[in-house]
Amino acid sequence: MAQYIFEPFKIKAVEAIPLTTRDERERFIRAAGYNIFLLPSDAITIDFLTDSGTSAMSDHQWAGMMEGDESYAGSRNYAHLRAVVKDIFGFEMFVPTHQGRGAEQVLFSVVTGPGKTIPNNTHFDTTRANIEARGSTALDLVIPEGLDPTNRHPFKGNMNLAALEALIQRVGVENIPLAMMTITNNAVGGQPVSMANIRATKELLARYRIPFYIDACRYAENCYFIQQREEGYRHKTIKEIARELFSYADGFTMSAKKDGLVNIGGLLATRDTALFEQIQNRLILTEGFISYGGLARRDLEAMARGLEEALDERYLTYRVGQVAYLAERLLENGVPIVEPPGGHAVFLDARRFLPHIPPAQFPGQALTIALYREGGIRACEIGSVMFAKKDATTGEVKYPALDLVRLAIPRRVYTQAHFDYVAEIITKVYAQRESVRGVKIVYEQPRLRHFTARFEEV
Ligand code: P61
Repeated sequence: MAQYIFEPFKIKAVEAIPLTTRDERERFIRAAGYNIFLLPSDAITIDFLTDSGTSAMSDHQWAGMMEGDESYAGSRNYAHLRAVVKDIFGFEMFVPTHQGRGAEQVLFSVVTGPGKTIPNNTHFDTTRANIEARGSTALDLVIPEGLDPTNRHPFKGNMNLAALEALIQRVGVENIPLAMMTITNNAVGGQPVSMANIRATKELLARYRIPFYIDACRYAENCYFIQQREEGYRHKTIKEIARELFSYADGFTMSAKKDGLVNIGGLLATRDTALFEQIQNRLILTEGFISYGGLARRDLEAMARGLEEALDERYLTYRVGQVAYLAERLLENGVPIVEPPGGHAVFLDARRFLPHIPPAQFPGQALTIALYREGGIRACEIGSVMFAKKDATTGEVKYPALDLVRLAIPRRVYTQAHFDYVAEIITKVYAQRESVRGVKIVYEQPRLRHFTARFEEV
């Protein structure tokens, strides 16, 4: 039986959880066109839609909010954030942004343009969209193990170095303004990247003088995996590991809504003085002045404090342990998931869960509906609804390699009884899997259809 690592905190404020009857859920999901994005949160008992911006802040962070110095320029909260960014990441030149995609928008609007290529272990969808919006190509170069749902490689998020070097030789150094590394690698299951792979990626890029940027959303969870799994790091603190990791980077973007433990906020940092000037100019145009970047100053204080708290080893042991606990409870019951679980989410393998539903009838979407119907759980399809592409000339539909359902765990929000409930509901749905029906799309938008599509059961 999996062990649950108890919360290294006690609860000071609580938020009521909506409880619904099966009849109510049936009505809610039908009214939402069988799309969980269109459900009101009042209809949801356990919300695993995302771990982004859904953390519980600590009393120390809330106290910091009251110490917000709302000066337009040079606020003391900005000075505190600057000190924390220097201390953890070792960067002097940085700007706050309203969230991760704000940092991406500012960075890519000054570094890239038509005809350029930006490789990554795996781009997240907003990163890809911001690169493509500049007319550039976003390429994913994760190692093959990363795409195999049952391969237990300890660092499935790693960059494929041979593929990266082949790309550089094929498109030319002059067409790669920078290369990125997303830690942890969200799109392949929140899988970590090893320090050895980060160091080797830096060395390879340095030989070609290509700048190396990190997408740092879940860097603290990644550092924890390095400490636990990589030779030579067992006795280093998370902060020591983070400092080494970022010493290889020429810059980073970060959505602080994940490992910054805040509900809103982001960061963009660089070591390039000329680029930093352009970044500041662009920031002022689109986000806000350089000492607040689109946030209230109290939010900067919460971010400074949250960044420190996320490095606490007791917190990370509990955090990553909580995800592993849910994964193990499901595996014990034979439920097919992506193994090993990552840092922020458990991914159900919908094709193995519902083998009678073909990709054309969206097994991931069918599973999200079944989880909601059975227990008021909201999870997110990451599969054919999100990624299937229709060929414009032949009309043939190309389906992605995997149909997954992500259970993303908000930080410091749910306790063991919630996870036991979720494991029970999923196990029950698995036992009755043959009664789950596929779906067809009855309304869709041409881009990012998953947010607004409406479905009917077939
Ligand atoms: C998530 F369905 N992630 O995983 P922002 N990089 C990486 C992310 O994971 C990420 C961002 C950059 C989300 C939120 C989300 O279509 C969606 O602060 C590795 O959200 O701008 C965000 O950071 C962007 C979910 C975002 C979505 C867009 O749930």
